[in-house]
Amino acid sequence: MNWEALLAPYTQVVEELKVKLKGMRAQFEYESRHSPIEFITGRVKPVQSIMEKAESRRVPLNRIEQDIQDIAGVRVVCQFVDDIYTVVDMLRARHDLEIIEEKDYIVEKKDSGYRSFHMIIEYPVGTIHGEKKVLAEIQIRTLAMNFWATNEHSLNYKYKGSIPKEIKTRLQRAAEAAFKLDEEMSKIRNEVQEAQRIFHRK
Ligand code: 0O2
Ligand code: 0O2
Repeated sequence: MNWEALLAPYTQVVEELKVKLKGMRAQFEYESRHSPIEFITGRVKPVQSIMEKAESRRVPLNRIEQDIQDIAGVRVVCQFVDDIYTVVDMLRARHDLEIIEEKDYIVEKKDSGYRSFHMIIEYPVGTIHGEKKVLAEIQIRTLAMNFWATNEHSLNYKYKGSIPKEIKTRLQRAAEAAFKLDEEMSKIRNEVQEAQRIFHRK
């Protein structure tokens, strides 16, 4: 398997999506408007993780590009829950990508307590052999959801996917606390934004 050749277009997609999303954020800043985007990160899934996922889902190597949808992953982190849906609407309005699937794990959280909005997109990338359409996953979440997911991800890694029951319960409670924080912040959103506008002007 020539992983380098397989992954090259995915690296390209991650970089292009980051540029475009950062461009959206910059436009809000030029117009002195609250940006729904706080920051963006991206990664190409490491080969080891791709192989593990393929194995656990019984995806044959020749089906990886179609069946593993998060080889290219971009994460958009927002301040407020409403911002997530602003970003979703902006992505829906774009003509340079096609949305294949949307998963709203905010309305319907996962059993673990995980919340985020996921989009699987098809993105045309230019290669020296012509245009190639590749799948990518965009995760959109608040800072609080990101804080929770980052910690839970570390624990999952530590416990190789079998987090002890007691810690799992604590994580579920922490997820609710994080969501409560999002709800409380939404209620004082205007206050926060006004303060940020004043701070920005200075
Ligand atoms: P900017 O303009 O501040 O967004 P890169 O290739 O360097 O653009 P890369 O390699 O994906 O991006 O970097 P990484 O480490 O994944 O982080 C992406 C961006 O997210 C970095 O900014 C980080 O500073 C930013 N970031 C990560 N965590 C947080 C956080 O908790 N809060 C805030 N506000 N930003 C965070 P850039 O891309 O270097 O520049
Ligand atoms: P990574 O790179 O380690 O993050 P499914 O069949 O629904 O279980 P699917 O179809 O791959 O899985 O998609 P899903 O669940 O919508 O999205 C998968 C990605 O979402 C994961 O990627 C995580 O990044 C994130 N995610 C989903 N559930 C959780 C969770 O309970 N906790 C945390 N921390 N993240 C979650 P990977 O494959 O784990 O890769």
